[in-house]
Amino acid sequence: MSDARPFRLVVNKTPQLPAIAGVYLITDQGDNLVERVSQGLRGGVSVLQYRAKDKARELCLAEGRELQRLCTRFGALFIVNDDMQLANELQADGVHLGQDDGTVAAARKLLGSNKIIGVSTHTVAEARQAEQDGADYIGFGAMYPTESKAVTQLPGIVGLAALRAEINLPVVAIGGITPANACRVIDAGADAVAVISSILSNPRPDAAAAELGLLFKRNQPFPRGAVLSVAGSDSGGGAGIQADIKTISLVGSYAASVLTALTAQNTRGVSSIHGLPPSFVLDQLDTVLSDIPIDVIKTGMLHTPAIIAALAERLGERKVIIPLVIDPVMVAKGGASLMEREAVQLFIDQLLPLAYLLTPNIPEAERLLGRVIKNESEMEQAARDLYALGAARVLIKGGHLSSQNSTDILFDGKECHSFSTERIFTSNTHGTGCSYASAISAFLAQGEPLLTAVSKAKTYITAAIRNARPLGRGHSPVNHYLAAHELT
Ligand code: TZP
Ligand code: MG
Repeated sequence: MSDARPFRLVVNKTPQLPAIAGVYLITDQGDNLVERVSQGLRGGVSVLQYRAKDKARELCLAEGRELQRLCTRFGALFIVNDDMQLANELQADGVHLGQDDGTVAAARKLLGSNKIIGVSTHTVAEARQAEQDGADYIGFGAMYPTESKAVTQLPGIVGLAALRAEINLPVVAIGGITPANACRVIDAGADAVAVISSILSNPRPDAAAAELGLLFKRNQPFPRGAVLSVAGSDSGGGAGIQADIKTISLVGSYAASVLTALTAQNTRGVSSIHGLPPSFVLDQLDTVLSDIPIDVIKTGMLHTPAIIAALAERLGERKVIIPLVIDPVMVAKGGASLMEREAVQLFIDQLLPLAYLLTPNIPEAERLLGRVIKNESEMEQAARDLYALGAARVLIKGGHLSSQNSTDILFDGKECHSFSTERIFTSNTHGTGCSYASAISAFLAQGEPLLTAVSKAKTYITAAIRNARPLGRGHSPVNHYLAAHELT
C-alpha cells in the first residue's frame, strides 16, 4: 500500500482574532456600566474598549473581568485602553495605546504576536508611523467636537478621507459620532466607529448600537441588506406579505418571509382567514434565521395571541438582536379584524417592548393606548407614551387625520420629528401600511440612518398612493412599481 499522502493537515494553534470592524464601544465612568455595556453588546457592539480613567487597580481588575466575560458571551473583542500591564493581567484580546502610552514594540513583546494592538492617531504622519511600527489598527479623530474628551485636533471627515487613501490598516474613527452622522464617517472610509456617549448615554443602548451597526451595510452591492417579513398573505396581492415582498425587492433589498396566516381577500375585503400553527411560524423563522443573514425583521399581521407569544419568546431569546420594525396591524381596510381582541394586551406586554420601531396608524395607536387621538400634538404625546411602553422608536402615521398635509410623527427617545407630504384624497390605499413599514425596513437594512429611512419611505409611499390605478371594485392597491421608479 502506498504511503504517499498528498495532503497534510495543518493545525493553527493560535487562531487569528477577527479584524476590528463595525461598532467599537468605549466605556465611560458612569454608574451601572456593566448593565449599559451589556445592552450595547445586545445591540451588536463588536469591540469593547475598557477605558478606566483613574480607577483603583483592584476595581479595574474586577470590573475588567466582568466586562470581559460579557464580551466572551456576546462574541465581541475585549480591548484595554492605555494600560498594557492591565491588558496583560486580564489576558484581554488587545490594548489600545495613545501617543504617550508606550510603544507598539513594547506591547507586542509583553502581549505576544496574536494580540491586537491599536494606536490613537490624529494625522497621516502618526498613522503611517503606527503602521510601520506594526500596529494592527489605528484610531483616528476627532471627527466632531465632543464633550466626552478634551480634543485638541479635529481632522474631521475630510481628514479621514485623506488618511484612508494612505493607510491600509483598519481605521477606527472617533469623536462625537452618532447614529445620525456616522454615515458620513463610514462613507469617508472608516472600518469601525468608536463611540462613548451615543451608546452609553442613550436611554436605549441596545437600539443605539443596532442603529450604528446597520449603517455599515450602506456600501454593499444590491440587493443591499435583507429584510424578513413576518406577516399574513393577501390573496389579492395588494397588502400583507405580497406588498412587503414587492416593496422590499423594488427598493433594492432582499426579501424573506414567514407567513402567519392566509387570507382569502380582494380589494373589497377579507372573506376568510386560515391561521397557521404557531409551531410552524417558528419553524419558518428558525429555518430562515439559521441560514440567511437578516438585517431587519418586519412584522405585520400576527393574527393570534399564540403566534404573538411564540414570536415574542423566540425573538426575546436572541443574544444579539435583529432590529425589529413592528407594524401593529389590527384592522383591514375593509374593516375586518386582523388581530384577535385578547391578542392586543399580549401584544403590548410581550412584543411591543422588543420593537426597535413601532409604526401604528392613528386607529392602531388609539387602540393600543385606549384613547382618542385628534391632532398632531396628541400624536406626539401618543408617540411618547408608546415609547414608555417599551418601543425604542415610534412612528405614528397621520394618514387618518383630515389636515391639509399628511404628517407622521417620529419619536426617537429624545425628540419628535415630523414628516409631511401632500395629502392625496383617494380611497385607493390598499396596502399602504404594509408597504410603508416595509420600505422603512428596507432602507434601514441598506444602512440609511432612521430619519433618512423614514423620509425616503414616506416619499415612496406617497408616490405609491398618488400612482394607484383602479383595480377591482374596492380599495385599489397602491402602485409599488411606479413608486420605486420615482425614487430612483
Ligand atoms: N478620543 C478621542 S474623542 C474621544 C476619545 C476617547 C471621546 C469619544 O466619545 P464620544 O462620546 O463618542 O464623542
Ligand atoms: Mg490613551
